[in-house]
Amino acid sequence: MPRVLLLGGTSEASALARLLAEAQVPAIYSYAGRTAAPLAQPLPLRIGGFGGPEGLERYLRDKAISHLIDATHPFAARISRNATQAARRAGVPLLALQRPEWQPGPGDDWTGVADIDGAVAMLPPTPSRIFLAIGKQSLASFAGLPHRWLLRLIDAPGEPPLPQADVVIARGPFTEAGDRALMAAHGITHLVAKNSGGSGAAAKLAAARALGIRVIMIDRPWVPERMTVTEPQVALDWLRDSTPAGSG
Ligand code: 3Y8
Ligand code: NAP
Repeated sequence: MPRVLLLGGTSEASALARLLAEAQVPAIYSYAGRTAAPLAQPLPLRIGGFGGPEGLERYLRDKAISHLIDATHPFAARISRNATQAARRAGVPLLALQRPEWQPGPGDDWTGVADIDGAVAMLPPTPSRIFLAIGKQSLASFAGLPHRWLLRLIDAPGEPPLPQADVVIARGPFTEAGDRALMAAHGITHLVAKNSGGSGAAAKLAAARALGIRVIMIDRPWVPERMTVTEPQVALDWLRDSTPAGSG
């Protein structure tokens, strides 16, 4: 019988957690502990870092984990690098479950940038109204600019993260109608987004297209090559195929 460690924090990880629970596969769902009250899961939870790649390797050995599935977000690059190293050193098979990148379509007005600093450099010189839909970890990079900000966060910040900012506390997945109303109400001129892919954050892109708003799209950070699938069911199939027969 396999024993799976599922590195979660995305819609795909939640979908796979449901499949694993339904199939009664022994699995542990792991959150970093970024948010005050993460979504409940149908699997036993562990919350918090492992203590770097060495800590994760130790966890794999101590808990006799037979398979590691990295279903973390494409921008969670550090945990993915750690998972690659820890799995290799512990001799545990690793699979990444990750959604494909978004591609611009007809009517989209996207400008691609390499990272957060590239997004800052791409903002207009004149005061504008910018929707930063990138969470809270990168907001400091936008300090000192003459714009008015719309920020969407999961947990209320202790103090205002930026001057001239309106803060919306909301947890995705979001809807096009909701994001369109939000962006129109704030007179948004530019949207900054991460190329997360998936459906949970795509609504704002459709809303920007409908409103003719320019999108500054941040490319994904580099992560090491590893076996990757895009569908939770395919991850379950991999698990079954890579579990020796007769091992329960
Ligand atoms: C803690 C678990 C599920 C998971 C849902 C997906 C969809 C909603 C869209 C916008 C974009 C953003 C942000 C976002 C989305 C899903 C998914 C996704 C983007 C939760 C979650 C955790 C986090 C961490 C959080 C980050 C932040 C990023 C907000 C739970 C809800 C902007 C990424 O306050 C903070 O410190 C938040 C930090 C990392 C990015 C950042 O740098 O600030 N996600 N998001 C996970 C953990 O502790 O391990 O709390 O329930 C998960 C989800 N967030 O099961 O349905 O799958 O992508 N999350 C981005 O994509 O740009 C919001 O507002 O339009
Ligand atoms: P990160 O920068 O790649 O990781 C930083 C450190 O956080 C890791 O080294 C690890 O600590 C810990 N960590 C990250 N994910 C973990 C997990 N699932 N379980 C246990 N520890 C974890 O990660 P991040 O960008 O801060 O993202 C944190 C979490 O939020 C991830 O679960 C990710 O899936 C989710 N998320 C992130 C984004 C985003 O935009 N970054 C969007 C949606 C969801 P140690 O080194 O101590 O092990």
